[in-house]
Amino acid sequence: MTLRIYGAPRSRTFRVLWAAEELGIPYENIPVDFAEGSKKPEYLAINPNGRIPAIDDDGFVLFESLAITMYLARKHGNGKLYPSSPQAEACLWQWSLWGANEIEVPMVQWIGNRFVLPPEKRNEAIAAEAEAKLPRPMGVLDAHLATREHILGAGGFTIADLNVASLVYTAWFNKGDLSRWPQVQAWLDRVLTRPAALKARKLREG
Ligand SMILES: N[C@@H](CCC(=O)N[C@@H](CS)C(=O)NCC(=O)O)C(=O)O
Repeated sequence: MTLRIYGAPRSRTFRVLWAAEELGIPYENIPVDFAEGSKKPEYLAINPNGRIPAIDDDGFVLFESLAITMYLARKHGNGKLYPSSPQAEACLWQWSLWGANEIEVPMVQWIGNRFVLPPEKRNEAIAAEAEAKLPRPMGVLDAHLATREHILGAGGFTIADLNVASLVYTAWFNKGDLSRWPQVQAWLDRVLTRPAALKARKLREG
C-alpha cells in the first residue's frame, strides 16, 4: 500500500512531505486540517492526540512528525540520510530532541505572534518573550555549524538537518531576523533549496 501522509502541507506535515521527497518514497497526502479535520473520529483513530501529521505505512500507524521522519529515513534511507553508527544515530536523536525541546515552542510563538496570525490576534508580549528565549539555543546551533556544513558533520545532509531546519523554517520563510545567527542562516539557505525541499515547499507555500 502507498504510504499515507495525513495532514495539511501548511503545518508540521511539511516535515514529513520533505522527508518523503528526499527519500523518493511514493506517497499519498490525505488532507486533514488542524481544526475540525483532525478532531473527527476517523482521524482520532489514527492519531488520538487530534494533531497532524500522522502516517499509515502499510498498516503501521505513527504520529509525531520528527519520529515519522526518522522512521522513514531509517527504513528507506539505504545508508543515505540516516546515520549508520550508534554514535551518529544518537547525535541525530540528540539534535532532533534538542530542536523540539529548545527551539520549537519559542520559534512558533515568536513567528506566529509577529508575522503569521491575523494582526488582531497577534500578541506582541508573547512574541517578544519567545524571541528572548532563542539566543541561547540558536547560538549553540550557530557555533555548531561554524565548523561543519551539516549537523552530523562530514556525512553530508541527513535527516538531522531536515528535522532541525524544518523547526527553523517558519522563521526563515517569514523573514524573521536570523542575521544574528549567520551560520544558521547560510545552512538554511542551502538545505531549504535542495530539490526535494523545493518540491515539499511548493506543496506548503503553493
Ligand atoms: N509534536 C507534534 C505536534 C503536532 C501539532 O501540534 N500539529 C498542529 C499543526 S502544525 C496541530 O495539529 N494542531 C491542532 C491542535 O493542536 O488541535 C508533532 O510534531 O507532530
